[in-house]
Amino acid sequence: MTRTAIRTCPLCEATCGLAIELDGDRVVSVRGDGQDVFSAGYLCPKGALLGDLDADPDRLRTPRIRRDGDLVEASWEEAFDLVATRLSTVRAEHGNDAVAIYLGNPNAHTLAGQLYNRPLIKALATRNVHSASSVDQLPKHISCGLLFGDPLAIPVPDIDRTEMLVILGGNPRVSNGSLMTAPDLPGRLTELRRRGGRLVVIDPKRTRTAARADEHLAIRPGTDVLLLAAIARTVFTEDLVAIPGHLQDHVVGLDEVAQTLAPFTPAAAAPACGIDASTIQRMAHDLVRTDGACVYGRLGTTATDFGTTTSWLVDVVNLITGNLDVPGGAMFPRPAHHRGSRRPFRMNRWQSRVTGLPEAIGELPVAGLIDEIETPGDGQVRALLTVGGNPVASTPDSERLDAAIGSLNLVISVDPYINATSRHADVILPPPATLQRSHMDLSFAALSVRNVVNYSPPACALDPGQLDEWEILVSLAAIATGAPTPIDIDGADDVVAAQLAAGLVRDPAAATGDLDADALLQTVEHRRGPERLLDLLVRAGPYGDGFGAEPDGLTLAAIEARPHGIDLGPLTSRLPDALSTASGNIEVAAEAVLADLERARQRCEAAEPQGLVLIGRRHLRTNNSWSHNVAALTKGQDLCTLQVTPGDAEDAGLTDGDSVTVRSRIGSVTTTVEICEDLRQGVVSLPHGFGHDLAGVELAVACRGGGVNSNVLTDRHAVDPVSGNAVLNGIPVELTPAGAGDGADIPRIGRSATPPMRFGL
Ligand SMILES: Nc1nc2c(c(=O)[nH]1)N[C@H]1C(S)=C(S)[C@@H](COP(=O)(O)OP(=O)(O)OC[C@H]3O[C@@H](n4cnc5c(=O)[nH]c(N)nc54)[C@H](O)[C@@H]3O)O[C@H]1N2
Ligand SMILES: Nc1nc2c(c(=O)[nH]1)N[C@H]1C(S)=C(S)[C@@H](COP(=O)(O)OP(=O)(O)OC[C@H]3O[C@@H](n4cnc5c(=O)[nH]c(N)nc54)[C@H](O)[C@@H]3O)O[C@H]1N2
Ligand code: SF4
Ligand SMILES: [Mo]
Repeated sequence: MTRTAIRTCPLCEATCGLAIELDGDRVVSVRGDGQDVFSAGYLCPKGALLGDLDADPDRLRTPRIRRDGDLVEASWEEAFDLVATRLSTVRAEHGNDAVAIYLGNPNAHTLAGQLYNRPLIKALATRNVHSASSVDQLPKHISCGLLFGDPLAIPVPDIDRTEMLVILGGNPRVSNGSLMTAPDLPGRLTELRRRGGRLVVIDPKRTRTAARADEHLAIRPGTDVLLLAAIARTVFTEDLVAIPGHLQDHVVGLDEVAQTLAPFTPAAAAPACGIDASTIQRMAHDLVRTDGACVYGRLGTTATDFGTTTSWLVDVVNLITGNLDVPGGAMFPRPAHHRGSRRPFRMNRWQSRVTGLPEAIGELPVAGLIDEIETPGDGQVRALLTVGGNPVASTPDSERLDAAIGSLNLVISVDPYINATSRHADVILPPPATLQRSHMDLSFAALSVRNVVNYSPPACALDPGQLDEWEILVSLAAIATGAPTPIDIDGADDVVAAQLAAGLVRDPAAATGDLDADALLQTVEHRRGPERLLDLLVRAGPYGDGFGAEPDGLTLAAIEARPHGIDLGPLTSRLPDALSTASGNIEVAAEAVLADLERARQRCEAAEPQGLVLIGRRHLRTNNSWSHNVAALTKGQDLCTLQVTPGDAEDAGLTDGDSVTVRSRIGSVTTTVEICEDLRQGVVSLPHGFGHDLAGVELAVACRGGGVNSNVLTDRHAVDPVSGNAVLNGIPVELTPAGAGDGADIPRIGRSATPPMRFGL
């Protein structure tokens, strides 16, 4: 007898509903859930193979600890005892900052990551908190923090109603969307054009998304800042500024911005971007004239040299063309859970000890981690805890980071695999399979193109003695506060719930009425773990029952009763209420960004760069660094080729299928050439996340699959100076047929030229 479990796919930001047919705990089939209120049956190849991911024989089922050099199986008690002893030794000898933590991308996709990392970070009491954000979207958090006062208030395209969508540096037909949660983005983009809307894609490559757009502009990598500045300048100088009516009295600093943008004439930007001045002007006009238009920037804009300023310009252009916080434009979602009222955004409250990179959203840029490990002195990092992260694959100057991590006194990984990073671990604590965990999207509900809520209970039970991932994280938090092992998990969880309840009671925006924290906890006392926290957050949230005050309002039970999700309707205008700036207005004249525009101006005037630059790409059937072990996904194909245009290949003496050495200032890798007509001349492309075949890695399929680690080529000192986010696109490289001699000098990019911005100093 089989049964069907209805669940939200946890693999990417699209949050598709899945109907999973199970025989016992074995997955028989995965289909899109046709009744899902948001995804209506859509799924991609990764979702379809969720069962294969869970069944992967290399996925760890029990903890591993290092004994006599080898990672051997151990009981949970042994593993946590070892963590407790070794962690307290490092902290006693070197202080709390000697322990760094790195949180990877999957934390945004698990309830454990979303709800239990915060108490863990608090308990570790270290400044060395890093995450995949600083190789991804950190610039967007900062630009939104500066503009709207809240780094988590990120406007998203109102894609189902927009009449013109301009995508810069995003490929949603492959990535399925990011900072824009929308299942079936391919279908939504097709529908946009079917109803007469225009899709413009700005990307150095004619991607799948670009190929099906009305217009594709093959921009020179790293110059989106100039393009957007010239668009904004056109709007200002031609007197086309059209702030939406409800925001007219809520924008400060526009004159200063207009002044600063004055040098960015379309004619000045055009040669640098490789886009005609007349096209730039036309885009400005179209954005103003179209009723409901939206500019959207993704990884090709954030993981660049001007990440923050580009991200800021995206929203400034949306604002001045009349498209911010209006239907069809860029809008702010209203998720079902209480998100917390926020104090006005501040950053640079502390800096990386060695590189001086600024703190933002409580983290330091991971680009600084190597120097923190390598450089002796007070506060030197001596231990690393990774939670769902693979920094050796994902962050700059990988070879050097790999060696640095190898030199640490202690490495702990909460991870299901022994991969490039966790092979250095002294203790690995594996989470259960995804189907053994409950799921609800908090992060992505706040980035969703429609307000939707759904909850998935576990589809399969935990194995005997196995811990859920939240239990692992709460145990680590308890250990870090000095609790004795074995950890009283329920006791530690009570502390987390009590802290959340106390925070809700203090928060004027939370719908807690006259209840005190104890009373709130009583209403959810039948629950534990994430479910208790979720119930509190939903009941205190904007659609919540207010703990009884609004009997028809949402509770977790009400959401559980609707496995296909609850549609809370299209996005609605949320400003000025959702602003958290000190002035209560949109503050456009952020000092850090205006100063960075001067750097952009210089870039505009600089001579056209010579030589090749490297960008990244994603593949529909892979997920960053950790899905390559499922043979049914990669299908044995070599997905890690270097794509080169025919002209550039000829110049380098290369033909399709040749072995090529790619050299940057930092390192070199050797891979296979794939001739690709879709790239802009001068641009080559290599995906990230490969290069698994390293000593100690236990990924049988991925190790055989080949591929190289593209981050061997990226430079830890090349960062967006405002945010410290790593530059992962636009890396100067040279190609030589494999086996040929060393390349000539390769220019440096990024921060080496400009020191990081210091805020408030
Ligand atoms: N199948 C699949 N889906 C994924 C992932 C995956 O690994 N596989 N990863 C997930 C993650 S973690 C993320 S963050 C998202 C990313 O989601 P997206 O940003 O939509 O995906 P990318 O393919 O990285 O797209 C970046 C695009 O920027 C272009 N680009 C590079 N440099 C520049 C530049 O300077 N300017 C402009 N305008 N464009 C540039 C690249 O050619 C590329 O097409 O995808 C998510 N979804
Ligand atoms: N050159 C270059 N580098 C890039 C990018 C690029 O485009 N180009 N993209 C960047 C981006 S956008 C991102 S988000 C980062 C990603 O960087 P990371 O988050 O460091 O890398 P992932 O490959 O997502 O690795 C996730 C890790 O989590 C583990 N894992 C999977 N599921 C779970 C789970 O449920 N729980 C736990 N605890 N662990 C789990 C996996 O085994 C893996 O070790 O990479 C960045 N690096
Ligand atoms: S698009 Fe994303 S959420 Fe949907 S099935 Fe694929 S991986 Fe899962
Ligand atoms: Mo990402």
